[in-house]
Amino acid sequence: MKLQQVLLFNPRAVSNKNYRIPNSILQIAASIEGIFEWVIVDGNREQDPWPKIEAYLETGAFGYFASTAMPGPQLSQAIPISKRIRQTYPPIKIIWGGYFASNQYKVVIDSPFVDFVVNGPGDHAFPALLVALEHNQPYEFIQNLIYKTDTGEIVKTTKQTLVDQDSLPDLPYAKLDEFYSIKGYLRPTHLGKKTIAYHSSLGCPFSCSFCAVVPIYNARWKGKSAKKIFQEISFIKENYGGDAIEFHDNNFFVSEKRTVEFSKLIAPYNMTWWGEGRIDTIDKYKDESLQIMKDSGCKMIFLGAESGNDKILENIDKGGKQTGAQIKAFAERLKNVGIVPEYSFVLGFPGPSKDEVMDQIEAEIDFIKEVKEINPATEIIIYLYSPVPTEGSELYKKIIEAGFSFPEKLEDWLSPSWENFDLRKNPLTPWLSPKMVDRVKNFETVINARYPTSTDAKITPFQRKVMKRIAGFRYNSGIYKYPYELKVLQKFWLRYRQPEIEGFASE
Ligand code: B12
Ligand code: SF4
Repeated sequence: MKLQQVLLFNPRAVSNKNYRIPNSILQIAASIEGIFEWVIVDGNREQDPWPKIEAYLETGAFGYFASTAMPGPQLSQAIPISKRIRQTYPPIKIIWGGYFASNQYKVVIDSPFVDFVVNGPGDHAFPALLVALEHNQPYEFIQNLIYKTDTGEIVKTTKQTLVDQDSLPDLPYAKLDEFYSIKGYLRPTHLGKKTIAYHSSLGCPFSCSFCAVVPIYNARWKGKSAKKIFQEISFIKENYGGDAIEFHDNNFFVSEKRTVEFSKLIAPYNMTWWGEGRIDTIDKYKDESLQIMKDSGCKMIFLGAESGNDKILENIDKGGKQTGAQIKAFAERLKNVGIVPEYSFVLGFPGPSKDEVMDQIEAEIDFIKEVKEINPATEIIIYLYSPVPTEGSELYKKIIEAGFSFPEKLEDWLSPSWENFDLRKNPLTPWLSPKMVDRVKNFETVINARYPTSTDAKITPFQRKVMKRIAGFRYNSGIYKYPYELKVLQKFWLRYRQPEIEGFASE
């Protein structure tokens, strides 16, 4: 009997050409390679993906539509397209996976157009589910699944322990290249002309209470070996090109040994690289290791500084080890090695009173200025705190008590206000007043002009000078209100990194 085919969908995530190799859906493709025939439709590479999807489904050969879903703009394709498939091709089974599907599973599985959610890693769950459905066998014992019973009960099966990442099948780059050229995915960024997006580990060993990784991985992490990472990157480089690497891991730097081994392997390749890590973890690295990383091409590290306040760091379960003093000292340490720290701060956590929330915002602004003083090259990324459903955590209890709630219907996530929530532009949190949001946004405008980013090679020295001078007065005096003159200059001159909109390392 010929098995039904699988249509894998990566909904559009970027509005420009800053798309990356769609690693989520590619890893899922690898899990069924050689068992099921599959095709891939990448919303980032299509004006409108529907005609292509329709053409595939019209053949009658497909039994499954599988979409990945992050919060935010991906939903604006994932939701209407899944709905349209249900209406036009009712027998097709619709399966969602990825961070949004796993974290917001109730609203997803309650919708009439998603049949299964793969909860966390799909490397085993996805092929096992398809095989069960094809052969009309029970799927109730497959781990990492969420589904609804005939009586409407939502069932979450047990979680599988993370598998050895080196044992996973290689990603099917050559086959992806038949659908969309891999060279087209290697984008110019501040790291290089052709940046490879690579994901080398799943999960994270920590459990920060504001983080969306925690409900899925429960403080578990498994990484590929340095050798395996090097092999796969060399394969891409040799076959499709590439002079820089963007590591998409939640926490690339968990193992000092792995990082150093990889750095030594990649050093002769003259590639620039970037990854995300934790200050307290990397601060334990030896000076020698930091130097090896730097010499191998590590240009910048994205680090969740989150807050300068030790009490807040403790409250958000930032491992209990990171402190304000350490954040500052580490900025200095990286300055001495020559690696740029990219610090992200989360402002606007709930507090006992409006005044205290505002005072804390002011304290964070002062702290950020101190960090800039210590290491002016530090890139600062400011987020407004957006709740994630880490049920059971103290922080989650606090936000629910403070009157916050998530949408009850999947399509409600398509409203502009929830899209802005996803993009962390407007957190919709009742404890933040418009005045507080303005204060944060205006400070962001001023600091971005006072310290024009080093990641935008297109700003001329003259433009930098003008912006710095105009912003200098506001920065020093703390008068950030109505920074219209800076907004105008930034509109024309500055392409500040906005990971919340466009990704990590923009052109
Ligand atoms: C690359 C990436 C992007 C790219 C998207 C590129 C693209 N697809 O074209 C860009 C930069 C655009 C992006 C943007 C955003 N992102 Co993003 N992104 C990532 C990142 C770093 C890697 C994703 C990836 O490729 N993973 C590799 C694969 C192998 O892992 P995986 O996705 O977990 O896949 C496994 C399982 O989840 C599952 N699975 C996944 N999909 C599917 C689908 C099916 C059908 C099945 C069965 C299983 C399955 O199986 C896979 C293999 O085991 C993740 C963090 C991370 N490390 O995963 C954040 C992440 C997903 N992003 C996140 C967010 C919030 C965003 C933004 C909404 C906001 C922001 N500030 O970053 C924006 C949205 C902006 C926009 N315009 O859409 C959050 C989601 C958090 C949450 N609340 O759920 C994450 C987790 C980062 C974080 N730690 O906060 N992002
Ligand atoms: S260290 Fe980073 S990825 Fe890990 S739980 Fe904390 S915020 Fe999330």
